[in-house]
Amino acid sequence: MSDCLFCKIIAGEIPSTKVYEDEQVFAFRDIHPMAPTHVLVVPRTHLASLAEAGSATDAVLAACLRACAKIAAQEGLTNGFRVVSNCGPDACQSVQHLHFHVLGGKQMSDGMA
Ligand code: DGP
Repeated sequence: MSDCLFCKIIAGEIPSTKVYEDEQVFAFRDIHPMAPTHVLVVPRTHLASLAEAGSATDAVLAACLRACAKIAAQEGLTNGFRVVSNCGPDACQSVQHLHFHVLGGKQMSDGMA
């Protein structure tokens, strides 16, 4: 999508700090980190959010989750990590390209919402 921020980051049109990439996935550091490690995992194919998962291939969805685990290991998050995907206005999704936040490196609160 030509007007999508994360599509532009994937294409290298907007700079980012890359952490991981493979055929299906691109991952980079969040510009406003909420934890010592805060990485965004995004599929290369544009999907607005997890609500559109039915339109994505199993391979793409699986690659996103595998990438989260690989990044957590790469970042040394041996004591645990959290994966979040905000979906829609109630969840405060601000970028309309499916992404998974990988957060870790500190003790997080036990509140989910
Ligand atoms: P969400 O609120 O779940 O849609 O998360 C979007 C995240 O994207 C938010 O944590 C900030 C991050 N973000 C927004 N613009 C940029 C950018 O230009 N570069 C990077 N690296 N992250 C961005």
